[in-house]
Amino acid sequence: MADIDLSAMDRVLTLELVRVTERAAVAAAMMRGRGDEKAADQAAVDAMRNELNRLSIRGRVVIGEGERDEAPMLFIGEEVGNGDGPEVDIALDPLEGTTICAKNLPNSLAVIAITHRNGLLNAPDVYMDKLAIGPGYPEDFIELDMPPEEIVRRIAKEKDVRPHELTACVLDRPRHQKLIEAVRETGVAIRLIGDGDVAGIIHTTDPETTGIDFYIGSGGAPEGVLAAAALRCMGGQIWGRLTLDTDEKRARAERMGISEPRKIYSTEDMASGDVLFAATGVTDGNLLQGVSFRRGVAMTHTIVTRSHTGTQRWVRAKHIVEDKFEFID
Ligand code: VTB
Repeated sequence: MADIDLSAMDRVLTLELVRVTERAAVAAAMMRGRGDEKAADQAAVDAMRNELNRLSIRGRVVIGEGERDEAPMLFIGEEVGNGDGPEVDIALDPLEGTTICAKNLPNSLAVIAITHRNGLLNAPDVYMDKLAIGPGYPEDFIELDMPPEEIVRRIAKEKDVRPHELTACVLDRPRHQKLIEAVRETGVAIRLIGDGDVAGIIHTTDPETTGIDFYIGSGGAPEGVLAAAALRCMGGQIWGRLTLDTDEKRARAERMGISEPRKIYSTEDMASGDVLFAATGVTDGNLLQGVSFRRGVAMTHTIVTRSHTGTQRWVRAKHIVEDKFEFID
């Protein structure tokens, strides 16, 4: 039912989404490399919200900047869009990788995903154990709880390569010390990233370009939902389990409708139905180039995709900055 609604609007909306992430990315990029995470994030949030409110949707933010009391804009539950059009649920991160943007390091993104009402997991802002792989593998041929050596053995077998020809992406955190040792023990190389595991997971969809075969480790749960939405469109599988290790977190999750605290969510559990996904590079990255500014022009690089067709559009756009964006002096 909801699918019908969405397919009626998707062709237009898919392209409209590009504007939303472009605008957020340009705003964030203006604050790139200035060491000010908050300012970069705020700029991206303002820009994304403005653009989102011009879309013909009755949107509800499911994955956003945080709970209402901690995020004044794009908070969970905020209604967005111009109030016309279909009812949709939205997962967004106007600046995924605020620290990498502030330091001007690779792979910060502006991202958004849209699907029908109740199509996204209402994930609390806790950690999530994640395992993700790109397209071309059998369904469920690996499991979140398998020892790393078994995961590696199965991926290597499916890919017909040896473990040392594979690369895993892992967030560089002390909590991953044992995991990193176990993965390295198998011969697999690790790309350690400082932040930005949405990009890290998206990178598994094109190992030839990015050099990443799979993603493993614990990161933010909201980022897990965004990554699942991306994989629904670009191919691949993700498994995730919330880390609900305190009574407070379990109670918070329960309030958000999560009744099975140890459940392992599949890609489809986190993002179902016809999903639309867009990401624009803020800083240069392995799949998307960042925003570049030159003589009053901003160039952006965006991928916009839709799960129903699997079409990927790579949009390179040239914006005349004076007309559209305010430059900071
Ligand atoms: C990751 C990363 C994000 O949060 O999800 C991470 O992708 C997890 O939290 O960019 P910790 O930093 O506490 O490990 C971010 O770094 C920020 O949202």
